[in-house]
Amino acid sequence: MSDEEELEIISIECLKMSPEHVTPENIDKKVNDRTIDRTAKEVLKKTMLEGVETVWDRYDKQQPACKYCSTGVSCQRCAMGPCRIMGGDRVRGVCGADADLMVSRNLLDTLATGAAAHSDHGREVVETLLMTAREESPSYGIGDPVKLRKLAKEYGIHASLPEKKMAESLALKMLDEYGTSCGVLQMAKRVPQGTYDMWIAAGVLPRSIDREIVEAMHRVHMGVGADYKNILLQGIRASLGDGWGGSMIGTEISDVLFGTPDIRRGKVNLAVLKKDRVNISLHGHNPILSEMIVKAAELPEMKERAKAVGAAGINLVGLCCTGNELLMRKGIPQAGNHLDQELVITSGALEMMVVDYQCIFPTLTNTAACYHTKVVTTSPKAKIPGAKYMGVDPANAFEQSKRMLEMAIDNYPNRNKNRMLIPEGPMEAMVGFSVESISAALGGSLKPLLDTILSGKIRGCVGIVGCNNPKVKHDQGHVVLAQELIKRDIIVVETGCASIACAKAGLMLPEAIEGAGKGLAEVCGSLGIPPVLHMGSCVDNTRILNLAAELANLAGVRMDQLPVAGAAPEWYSPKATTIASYFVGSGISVMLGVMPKITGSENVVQLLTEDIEGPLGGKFWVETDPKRAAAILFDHIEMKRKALNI
Ligand code: MSK
Repeated sequence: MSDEEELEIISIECLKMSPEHVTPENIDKKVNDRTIDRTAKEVLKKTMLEGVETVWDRYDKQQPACKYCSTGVSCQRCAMGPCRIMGGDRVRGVCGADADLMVSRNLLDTLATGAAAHSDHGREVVETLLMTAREESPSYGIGDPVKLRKLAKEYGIHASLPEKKMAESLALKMLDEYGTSCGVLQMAKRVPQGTYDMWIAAGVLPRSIDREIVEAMHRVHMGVGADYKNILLQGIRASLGDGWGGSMIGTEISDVLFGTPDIRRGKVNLAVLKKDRVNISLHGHNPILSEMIVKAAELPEMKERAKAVGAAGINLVGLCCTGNELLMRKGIPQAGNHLDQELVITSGALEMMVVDYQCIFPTLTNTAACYHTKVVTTSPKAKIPGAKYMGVDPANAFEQSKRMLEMAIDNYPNRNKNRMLIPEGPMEAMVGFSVESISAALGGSLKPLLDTILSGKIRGCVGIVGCNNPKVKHDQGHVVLAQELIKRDIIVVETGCASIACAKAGLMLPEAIEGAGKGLAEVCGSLGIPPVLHMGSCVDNTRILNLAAELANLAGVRMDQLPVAGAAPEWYSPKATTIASYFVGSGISVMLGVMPKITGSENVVQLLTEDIEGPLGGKFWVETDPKRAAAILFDHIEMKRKALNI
């Protein structure tokens, strides 16, 4: 197959709303109802005045939502259906599936999808390490040799091996974990023994990464089991295989290749676009390509080419989690999170959007068709009609990056300056809080953090993670929850689009301690850090797992005994469902701000919000009001403290 092609470019049209959808009277209210981000409001207003369709318009057009789908009691799994549970005498599908079975199978399907997406990302990262070790991808190197040696030791690889041999051996051992026959994931052993024993007792210890996903897909087939509890336990096992396997490999090996993030400053929001530069956004999740684009943009020939078309230079900006990876490691400015992706284009100032995969709207090419922006897809897994496809692998990534930059530069003269709106005032943020950099800031150990929690100055820790979802006002769920928690002396760690939301709101600056409780403000003030810490992309939720595991090991308790919790106030994606489930499976309860499609089964709701806590130590809450959610999380943390006698 060709590594380059144009896909159906002529069929792509600019999607327009009818001119009556906004009026001078309702436009400000509509904008204010959709987002709290100042810069997003400005560009969204322009977009609405121009009549260009966005995710919010499509969401409105879908209302009212189907009640059967919303509650999980519709089934499309076989050709005897589709079926719905409608009440009365229609309480089973054609095959006989009841509400419990439909809801649990649908949820297991979602969990397997999320685990597959993140774990497959991890596989590509470790394959890049293997090619690098074998000198098949000369543009890559070992960015963190210390981490390489640490992981090699953990995997039983001899310390005397030369670096490249060590990297090869580690990559092969990790790739083997996707379908391992030895039945144990190495990094799952990082948890305290008590937590590991709970996994064995509950039957959720993951045997390998791929196997649990395949078995999940087997179990959603009609006629493979009808016990909703047994079905959902497999969802937890597949999620744990992702969290302590595929995703963790993604994070750890990205650090080995590109360096473990250090604390640094960066800039966020739509104001990071520049009027006089060639603007290129890097969107998606995997850092393999974007790291090469950053490298290529430094070449003098690229700078010269940009000058030749009248631009002052090249301005790379991040979006979503590819952006988080670059922000954490390179300080590349971050234009926004999930619901900003169309607005980056509708600013009229974007020459090119380069995407890898996950969280990319299929209509981005339609949005781009309203302006001069070119969309480039780069993964054979993720082609989009209307985008230029330029296939990338670790061997050709640097060369392809140069070609993409040339195309973007050549597109700069096509910008219509009369349709351009770049808001003023990017927000600064302190980012790069890997477990290693937190530990280094504390003098080489997490013990001081544990001590401040034990002393009560910091009451506990909450990880706020996940996406944006047009069901929630853009960024509000994340920001209000974080503000309410820090007020109560709870330190917040964040990843994914949640972290971008709070960065845009100024909560990732040391000055944000003004909104924190006395104890938390004192601790963060003495260290010069914000009360809300940026820990990376959504794959990097494994950094939060590792932080919790290290604290639990230091304290000599199980993970579920810690005064910690998770929250996903604006989640939308299957990956977020899997992340929440690997936290709950690891003993960390999670607050969801959007109701999952499970309310059609009272038994499934009871299992996930109550009964699961017994065998696994964690459970779910659902609360759409972030202020009420903060109160519940605070009570939970205080209850855990009491149980520990602290
Ligand atoms: S990008 S999975 S919207 S965090 Fe990771 Fe953001 Fe959620 Fe995508």
